[in-house]
Amino acid sequence: MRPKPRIGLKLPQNAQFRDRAGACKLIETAVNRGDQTMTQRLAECRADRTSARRRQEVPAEMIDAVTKPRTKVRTKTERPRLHKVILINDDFTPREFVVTVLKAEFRMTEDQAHKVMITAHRLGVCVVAVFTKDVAETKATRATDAGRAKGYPLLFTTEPEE
Ligand code: TYC
Repeated sequence: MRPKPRIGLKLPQNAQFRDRAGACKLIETAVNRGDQTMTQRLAECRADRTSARRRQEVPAEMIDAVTKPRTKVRTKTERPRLHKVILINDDFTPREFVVTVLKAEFRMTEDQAHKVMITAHRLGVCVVAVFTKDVAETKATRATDAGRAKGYPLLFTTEPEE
């Protein structure tokens, strides 16, 4: 097999190159192909590249300092504060009506509603349930309004849970 004919590459002595890496490669090719006049330029070009790289060198610990965020992101999500709905006793609202309202507005069974009603009747107040603020207020208002519609002083209030 005949050796491939080499295509000579001759660069002008004062050739200017746009980028250092490309320039080095081109000069190297020229030298490899026998252009002795470029030997010195190649040495200079390589020295130039090395010092350019050194100038940009950053110590490892500095890279860390730049890329790592300095503040921690808080991922904790606070639960909304719950509010109690409280049933207040009075001397006029019929027991059975109180039970009916508790069942309708707070989805209680007859048994649960009766226990809550009797607790309020005996102690003066009873916690019915806990909800987010909005839900607690809406339910307390609706339940109170149900009594008012019948002319009873039935009262449900709300307060934030400790
Ligand atoms: N005390 C009322 C009665 O004897 C019944 C009642 C119970 C009313 C609880 C309100 O929150 C209440 N008829």
